[in-house]
Amino acid sequence: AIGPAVDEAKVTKRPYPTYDISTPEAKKASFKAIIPILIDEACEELEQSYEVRPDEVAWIRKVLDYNVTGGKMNRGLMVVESGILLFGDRCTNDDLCRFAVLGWVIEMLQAWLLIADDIMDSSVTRRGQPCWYKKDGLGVAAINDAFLVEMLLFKALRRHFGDRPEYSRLVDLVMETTLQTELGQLLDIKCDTAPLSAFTLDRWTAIVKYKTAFYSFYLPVAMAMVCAGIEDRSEYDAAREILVVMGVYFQAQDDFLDAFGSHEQIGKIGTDIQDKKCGWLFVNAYNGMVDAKDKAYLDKHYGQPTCKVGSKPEKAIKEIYRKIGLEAKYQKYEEDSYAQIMSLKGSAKQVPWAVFETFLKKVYKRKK
Ligand code: DMA
Ligand code: MG
Ligand code: MG
Ligand code: MG
Repeated sequence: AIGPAVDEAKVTKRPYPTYDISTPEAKKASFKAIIPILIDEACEELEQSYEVRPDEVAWIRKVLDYNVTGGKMNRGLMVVESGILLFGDRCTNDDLCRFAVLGWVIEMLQAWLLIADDIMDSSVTRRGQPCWYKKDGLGVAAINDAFLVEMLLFKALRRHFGDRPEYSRLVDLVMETTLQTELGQLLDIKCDTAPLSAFTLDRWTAIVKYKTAFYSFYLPVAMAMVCAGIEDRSEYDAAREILVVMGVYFQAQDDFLDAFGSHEQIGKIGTDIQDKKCGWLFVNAYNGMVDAKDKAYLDKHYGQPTCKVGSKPEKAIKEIYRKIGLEAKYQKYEEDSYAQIMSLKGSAKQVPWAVFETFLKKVYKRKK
C-alpha cells in the first residue's frame, strides 16, 4: 500500500454499483454507469482539495462529459471483456467495477489525446459534434483541458487502485503507453515537412504501431493481465505481438475511412489528404500503384494549400485512389491481416484466445 501524499484527497470513494454481465446490453449499460461516478468523484476532489471554484468545476465537468463519453468504447469495454475471461469464476462484482474503472481510464487517455490530435490535424468534427477546440470558439485554450483530463485519469487510477498491489504496475503501464503514443504522434506530425518520397509502408507501419496500436489494443489487455497477476514477461510479449498486428490493421481501417467512410458513420470529416498524412491509402498509391501522370498530380497537390477538405484537388486525389483499385487492395489487406492474426493463435499461453478473438470481432470489417 502507498502512504498518503502531501495532497491526500479528502474525497470519499463512491460505493460500486451492481455490475450486470448477463447480456451484452446489460454489460454495456453497466460499463456506462461507471463514468458518472468517476466524474462526480473528480469534481468533488477538485472542489475539496484544490480550491477549484464552482464555475471551474462546472467547466471541467463539461470537458469530461463532452470528450470522454460518446465514443464506441471499444477500448474501455475490452478491459472488462479481458478481465472476465482472465479471472473466470473468481471474478467478483468489485473486480468487474475495477475493470470498468480501468476501461474509463483508457477512454480518458483517448479523450485528451483526441483533443490534442484534432488541434494538430485541424479537424472540425469528432463523434458527430464539433471538436472540443472548435466548440464555442475555444481554440488553443483546449490544450490545458487536454492536460487536465490526462492528470484526472491518474487521479481516478489512484482513487480506485492506490491501496492495491497492482497499482504501481498500472501507473507504469499507462505512462509507458502514453509515451509510445506521443512518439507515434511525433512521427505522424513530422510528415508535415518530410518529402513524399519518405512516405513508405515502413514509415506508415512505425507511425501507426506507436500512435494507435499500443494504447488502443495492447493497453486494455495488458491492464487486465496486470490485474490477474500475470508476471511472465513472455506472456506480455506474446499478447503484444498479436495486439500490435490488430492495432496496425485498425489504423489502416481508420485511414481508409478517412477518405471513403461517410461522416454519419465515422462521426468525423477526413483531413488526411489536406494534412499531408502518411496514411495507408497514400502510401500504397504513391509507392507503385500510380502512373507517372498521377504521381505528378500527387506531388503537386497532396497536402498543399490547394488541397483543403472539399476542394477539387482533394476530390481528384480520392478519384485517383478509386481508379487505381485501392479499395480492392484494401479488402485484400483486410483478409490478409485477419489471416495473420489467426496464425498467431496459441502463442500466448495464459491469455485465452477468446480475448483476442473478442477484440478482433469488434473491429474486423468495421464501417465506423
Ligand atoms: C489518431 O490518428 C491517433 C491518436 C493517438 C489520437 P488520427 O489522427 O488518424 O485519428 P483520427 O482520424 O480519429 O483523427
Ligand atoms: Mg486526427
Ligand atoms: Mg492525427
Ligand atoms: Mg484518421
